Parts: sequence; C-alpha cells; structure tokens
Amino acid sequence: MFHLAQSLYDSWNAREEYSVLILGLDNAGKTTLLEEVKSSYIPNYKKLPPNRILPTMGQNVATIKVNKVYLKFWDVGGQDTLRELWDEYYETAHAIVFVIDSCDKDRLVECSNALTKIVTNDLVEGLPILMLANKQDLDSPDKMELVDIKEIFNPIAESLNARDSRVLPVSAITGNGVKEAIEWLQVRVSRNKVNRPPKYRKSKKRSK
Ligand code: G3D
Ligand code: MG
Repeated sequence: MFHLAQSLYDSWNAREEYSVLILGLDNAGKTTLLEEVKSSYIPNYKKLPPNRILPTMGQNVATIKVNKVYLKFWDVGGQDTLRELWDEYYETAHAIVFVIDSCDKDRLVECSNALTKIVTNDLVEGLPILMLANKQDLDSPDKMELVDIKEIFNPIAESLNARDSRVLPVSAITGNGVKEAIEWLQVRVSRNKVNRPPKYRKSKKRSK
C-alpha cells in the first residue's frame, strides 16, 4: 500500500513545472549560463561554443528535469529596449535568476537599478531571487569581491518582505557553481509552491 501511495505521489510530483526567468544586463552571461545548464542536465546535449552565442534578440527557452520536477528557463534579452518586455513574464514566473557580470564595475549602478525595478514589481513579490556573480573564472583587476557584490545586491533583493534570496559565485563558461545554483532554485520553488503553485504538465497519452 505504501509503495502504491509513494509511486502515485512521485508521478504527481514529476509533472510539476516551474518557470525561471534569467534576467540581467546584456553581456552578463545569461545565454552562456543557459547553455551550461542545458549541457549539464540534458543527456547528449551539444553545447554551443561561446563564439556562436550571439546577443539575444528574442528568447531562449529550455526545460530541464531537476530532482523530479521540471524547471523551465526563460532567457530574455537584456538590452535596454528588451528590458521593457521582462514585465510580461513575471505573472507566470516562479523564480528569478539575476545574472551579474562580476567584472563590469562601470555598469554597477545600471545593474542595481535593473534589479530594483524587478523586485519592486508587485508580480514579483515573494518570488525566490537568485543573484549569480558570474565570470568568476576571470582574473581581471576590475573583478569585484563577492562580499561587495553581496553587500550591494542582497539588500535590494530583500527590500520587500522576507523572501528567499542568495548571491552565488559562478562561471557560466567553466560551469563552476552552476549545479549548486540550480539545486538552490529547485528547493526554493518547491518550498514556495503554496504561494506560487506550479503548472502541471499533461501526462503523455498511452498508445493502445
Ligand atoms: P547575455 O546573454 O547576458 O547578453 P552572453 O551574455 O551569454 O551572450 O555572454 C556575453 C559575453 O560574456 C560572451 O563573450 C561570453 O562568452 C562571456 N561570458 C559569459 N559568461 C562568462 C563567464 O562565466 N566567464 C567568462 N570569462 N566569460 C563569460 P563574447 O566575447 O562572445 O562577447
Ligand atoms: Mg543573451
């Protein structure tokens, strides 16, 4: 009896789908990150070489299975004009990944303004926010310390209500830290399921 209940529970869970928006300024590394996520979780996936990744004009979408649930990632362009479109995605989102170029000190203000605009949108209230301090592999004199990035971005993410937020160091190019980031997300969206229920994927019809 227990096994039957367990397998019903597992198959129900296996249909949960959560949408994750990958946001951040252009050039932060969003598309490279999504490529890395796909190659880590999709068997036999052939990663695009970095020189084939062009600035994103439309959107890149990928669904991956993590610990029995599906995470559907949306990488929408980060250029100024495309940022207006982010609002359209909030209503159906379950979490936000905000990618930061750790070596781009010059755009720090623009970057924190973009995050502030996101978290102050009513539709984003209570959603887990994961900030990724990307490009950790670079050894540039301009590279910001992780503690400084945390000091700036943590208070912004937490400004409204108590919500789950975290800054994690990653390299979308080498893949360092990416799996840890995805696991963090999966746990948080599942935990927030009462407030933002998942979409349930239709089970495939059995062939006769
Ligand atoms: P975007 O989708 O946020 O606009 P992209 O950013 O994924 O197109 O990446 C922008 C540039 O940053 C690319 O370089 C890409 O290779 C580089 N990049 C992304 N992530 C990392 C990283 O973790 N480490 C390093 N060293 N570079 C990274 P180009 O030269 O093609 O502009
Ligand atoms: Mg892109």
